[in-house]
Amino acid sequence: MDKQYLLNSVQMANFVTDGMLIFDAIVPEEINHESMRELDAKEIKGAYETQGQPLDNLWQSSKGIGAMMRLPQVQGIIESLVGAHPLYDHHFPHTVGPNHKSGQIWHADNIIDPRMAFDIQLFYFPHDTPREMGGTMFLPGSHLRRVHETDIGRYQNFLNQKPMVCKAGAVAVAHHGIWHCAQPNLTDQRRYMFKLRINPTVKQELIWNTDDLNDPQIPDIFFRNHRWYGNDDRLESANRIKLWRFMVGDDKWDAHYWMTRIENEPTRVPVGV
Ligand SMILES: O=C(O)CCC(=O)C(=O)O
Ligand SMILES: [Fe+2]
Repeated sequence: MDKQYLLNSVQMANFVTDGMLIFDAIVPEEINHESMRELDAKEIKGAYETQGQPLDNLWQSSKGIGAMMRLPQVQGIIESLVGAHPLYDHHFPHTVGPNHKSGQIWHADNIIDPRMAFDIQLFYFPHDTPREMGGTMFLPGSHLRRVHETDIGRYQNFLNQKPMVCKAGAVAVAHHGIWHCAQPNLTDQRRYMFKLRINPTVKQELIWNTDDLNDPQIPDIFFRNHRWYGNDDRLESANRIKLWRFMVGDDKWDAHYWMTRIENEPTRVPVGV
């Protein structure tokens, strides 16, 4: 993989903090059109039999969804987060009909899953998605609060929730724990969103472009406050530092001394006592 397509360390730190990254209009128009045609024609197969198979084996002759997945930028995103040659988990083509006034309830796409290793989900938007068309609503910073699917369904709106409002060809990539929900579609056109879940086959350690690994803004990124968790922001920062330690392969890595302080339990007996 050419380094220019891999994510850098600052982007990876943002992924660790927000649980997601958005790439606007990275898929060209002809692939967007072909993807929608393939989805309409139900040509994009993938089923229980293909779960856990190499992702590279899927949709090899597809000039829409397959071509989107093989774009160097998309391959670079995938490889940076889950490594080369990951596994296909499942996909789902979501369409929301015109004038559909209800949305999904808030949920995460899993049962409680406390792994440090993580899956990613690509959310691909093949056409312009203005707010009234109801792109997926995401909650940045929610992925490390591991919940059981619709446990969070009683909530309506959160401070700093992020609706996916985008130009055609946008891709959002999210940690498997992200809280999200489809929004109503108040336009008279059908809304498409293609979701694809991918599993790593390698340790997710330093697999991105690490040239900027010591960028001084990285520690501060872990202290971003999304505000919806009230007074718990410091606990979230600690969770992010733990995930970053896993990803850089250094269990002593710290940001502003936060973990070092609470891990300091000296065992040395003072001399002369
Ligand atoms: O249709 C959407 O925007 C979201 C669908 C969804 O929750 C999912 O794909 O997991
Ligand atoms: Fe979902």
